[in-house]
Amino acid sequence: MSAMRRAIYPNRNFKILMLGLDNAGKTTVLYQLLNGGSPPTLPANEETVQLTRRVSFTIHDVGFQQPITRASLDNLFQDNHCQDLDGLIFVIDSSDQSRFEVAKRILRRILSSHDMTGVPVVVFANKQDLPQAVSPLEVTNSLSLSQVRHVQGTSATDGSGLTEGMRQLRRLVREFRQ
Ligand code: G3D
Ligand code: MG
Repeated sequence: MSAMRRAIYPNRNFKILMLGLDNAGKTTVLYQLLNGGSPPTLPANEETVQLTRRVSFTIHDVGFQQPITRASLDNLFQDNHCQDLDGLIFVIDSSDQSRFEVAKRILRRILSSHDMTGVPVVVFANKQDLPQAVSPLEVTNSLSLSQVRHVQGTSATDGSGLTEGMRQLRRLVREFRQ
């Protein structure tokens, strides 16, 4: 963060939200980022953690059990941790093409929420280590959403791609907030 930004936002805490269908790999990503893979003691489903001193990270399953509705999204975004977001990570299980369509529909709905205007979105095309995984390029093509600024191939179980994905997100957040 530049000196000027620090002057404007002395203790600015950046808020990143990570969403995806259940089983996409969100918890595994979080554990890698926090702890190099070992599970910290956190409650299961919805979590907000301090990733670094300045970055808080909220993770949430979408489309689990019941289909996501405008109301349930509004609820999510009214949560203090999801207001005034700096960035969104959407995690996709690249090995499960049968759920791409529903993931796309949910992501599109999230992006059309007014709270999301301009917020940078990075997709993690996760589970790249599995033989049946489709490539990040194919994930990009099947999502075809212009607000998605970067699609990063990842394997959360061994951590590959996560550093690069977070670097890209940081770059986009910096651009967005300047
Ligand atoms: P979620 O939090 O999005 O619901 P999880 O997803 O992080 O709980 O992961 C769901 C399952 O996928 C877990 O397997 C986890 O180990 C596995 N997984 C996550 N990321 C990867 C990946 O990159 N590659 C592979 N091969 N598996 C991954 P279990 O068996 O524990 O349910
Ligand atoms: Mg989880």
